[in-house]
Amino acid sequence: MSYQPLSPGEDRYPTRLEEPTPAIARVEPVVWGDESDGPLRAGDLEVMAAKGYLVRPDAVQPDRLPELSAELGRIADRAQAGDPRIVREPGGSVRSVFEPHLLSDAISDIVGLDTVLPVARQLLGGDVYLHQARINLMPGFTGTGFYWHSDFETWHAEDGMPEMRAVSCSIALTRNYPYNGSLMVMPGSHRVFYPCVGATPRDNHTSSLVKQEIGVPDHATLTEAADRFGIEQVTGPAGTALWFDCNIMHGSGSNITPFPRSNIFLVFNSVDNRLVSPYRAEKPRPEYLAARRFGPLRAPSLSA
Ligand code: 6CS
Ligand code: FE
Repeated sequence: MSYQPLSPGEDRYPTRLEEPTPAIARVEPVVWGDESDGPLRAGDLEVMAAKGYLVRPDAVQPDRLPELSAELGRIADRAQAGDPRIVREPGGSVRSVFEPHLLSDAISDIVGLDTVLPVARQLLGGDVYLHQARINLMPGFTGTGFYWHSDFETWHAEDGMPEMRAVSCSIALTRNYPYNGSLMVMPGSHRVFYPCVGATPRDNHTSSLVKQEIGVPDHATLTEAADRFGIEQVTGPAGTALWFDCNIMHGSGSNITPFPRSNIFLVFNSVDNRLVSPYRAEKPRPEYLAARRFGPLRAPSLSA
């Protein structure tokens, strides 16, 4: 379908409905810029457009990695009880920390790297801001995964993100093996929106960040999607960046190996796709989950 800008008040992707409804074909482009707009070559842009994800080795140079890993450990150790930006596993270990770039210069420096911000700008075709930033820590033995979901489904329903013009960059700080909870994606699924059944509970984020139950497709839908698209697993050494489209179906299993898995996760949104009122939630989520400071990022500083 050819792209038409959204009309005011239009909801292209109704979700959290009472009844199952058919899948909706994506309207927006996946890649908004071209080869002349940034560091990605035409072949990279084609992979991103076709599969909905792109792996870029050496996004962070090896000499920076020990300091970044140490910083993640410090942030987790300093986590204050009651800080809503810290999400814990049921057993108590830290699972995610939101807004780490506001807690650490070493982390905020990553946003402005030549391998990061210019790529986001190229993929989204111009100025971008950070919609969400987090670190995810999946310790050995006890780390639990993330069930299958499209990020856009949540960002649309709960944050009021109007269109599919956002991209995530996940930077591995430990090696991702096939067996330590690395990400699984359904390549090509980013072109299909799967409406989900079930209204958004009040303050859903207080439980969904540990275990997402609303905004996930049912088993029949996931079976059909997996048969159609297949499943690929993303592996690679520390320092690798995984770019993935906001609507790709993805998830991860638990980590019962001794090898921890941690990453820095940055979500860029186009400044032309700024948030409105949530489409399917009573009130917007807090800004540490869904920023409403829409000023464009300018390298190397994070200030708008
Ligand atoms: O809530 C968020 O913004 C993200 N986290 C989860 C567990 N699901 C939706 C989205 O990826
Ligand atoms: Fe996700």
